[in-house]
Amino acid sequence: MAIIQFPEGFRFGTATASYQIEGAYNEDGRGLSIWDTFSRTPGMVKNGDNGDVACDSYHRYEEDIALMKELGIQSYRFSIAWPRIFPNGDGEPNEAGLDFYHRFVDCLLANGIEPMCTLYHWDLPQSLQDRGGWESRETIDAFVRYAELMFKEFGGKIKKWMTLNEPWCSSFLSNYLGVHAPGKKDLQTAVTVAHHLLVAHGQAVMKFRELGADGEIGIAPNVTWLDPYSDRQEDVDAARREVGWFVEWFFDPLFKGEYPSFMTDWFAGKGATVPIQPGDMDIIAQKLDFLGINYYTGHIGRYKAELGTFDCEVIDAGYEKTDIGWFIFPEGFYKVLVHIKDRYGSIPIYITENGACYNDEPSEGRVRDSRRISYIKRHLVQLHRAMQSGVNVKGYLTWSMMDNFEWAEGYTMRFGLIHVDYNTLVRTKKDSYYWYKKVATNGWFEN
Ligand code: GCO
Repeated sequence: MAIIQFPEGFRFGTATASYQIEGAYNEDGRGLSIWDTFSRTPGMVKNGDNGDVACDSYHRYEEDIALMKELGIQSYRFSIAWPRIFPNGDGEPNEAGLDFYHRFVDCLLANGIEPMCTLYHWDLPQSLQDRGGWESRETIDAFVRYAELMFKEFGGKIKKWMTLNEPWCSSFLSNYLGVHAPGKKDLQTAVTVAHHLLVAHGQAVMKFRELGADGEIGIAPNVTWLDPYSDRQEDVDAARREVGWFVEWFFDPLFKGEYPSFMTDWFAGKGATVPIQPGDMDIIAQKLDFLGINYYTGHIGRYKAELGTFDCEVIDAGYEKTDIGWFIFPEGFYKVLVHIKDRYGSIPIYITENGACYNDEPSEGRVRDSRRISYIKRHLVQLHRAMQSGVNVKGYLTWSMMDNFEWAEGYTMRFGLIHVDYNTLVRTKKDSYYWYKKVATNGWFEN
């Protein structure tokens, strides 16, 4: 048994996102988002599920915050639903939407929990999508107006901001792989969207500085790690590109003000180029106060030409999988964090998401999710190891506070520390909740 001790001031928390938990999709003037549309498109979400009700957190946030307080967490990451604030994406703000987030943030603060706010966790107002969505630079302007209003409204209350959640997902997964809203399948579209998201991020950071806002701002990209299957050059290159697609494609512009040439050359070979306008790269490369990192999985990758643009085949090396089918690779967490430090320097990092899908159900009032405890433990051990290697980590937020709408998987995949019964909306604390409570309260655990 070893004691894994986190330093004084290290913050533990949990994370969620608006569309996944709030419900109340048509209340108090909320407009529709691309996820309302997508989830109503037959075949896009398992069982035809949608976020109309979700966990009903819009109405039950006091109960949820009481559960957070009891959990002993210091920080809670949530996202604001843009269509509650600007039902049409732009135009006049909706007072009732603003009121809701004021009540919600006030309640967090009254309970001693620090709000960490994501501005964009994928619920783009449908009205903006109808005008071209992230393919159009108009959406960048709308995003910056929305961000500015949020900084002004919540200045002094919210001190940690993330512009974007997982831009890889809202560009490539949504516009090249077609798995998330708006469900397109075109590489050039995805590359354009990724670039516009980064420009929107940069402009929002500039606005934050210009306003002299009190607090810190960052971004929360998702990363992965692949070890090459062999030292054959094709395997090494394919694994390198797969990591580059998640990490360098976004991080090089953010930290170096340029796209990585090993990736731009690759995309150019597939007919896709980045629509860079003069000044864009300087806008993107704004200094950040912190970097959010989301990590779930990694694996071994082998070159396979037949796969096409992304020619890295996932090899089953016998790693365990979570119930969503993702390999458990805690060592990859360590490796990607060290890679990021080596390539981009020692920026303060918050792990803004890490967690596991296990679909254990309650029995006799208990949810015995020991596999989730083991997953989190193993990742915290690797995180601690990365910190010993000089990675500057300030906090860890597990995904998720409670089971919720898991995008294209609907309600079939559960990531929460708290079980939600989607018929009754009853919350049940899982074994992992009680375990995490000790970690969050003590700042250490026994391994
Ligand atoms: C994300 C996601 C979460 C998912 C989680 C599990 O940021 O990836 O935002 O919304 O639910 O990652 O897939």
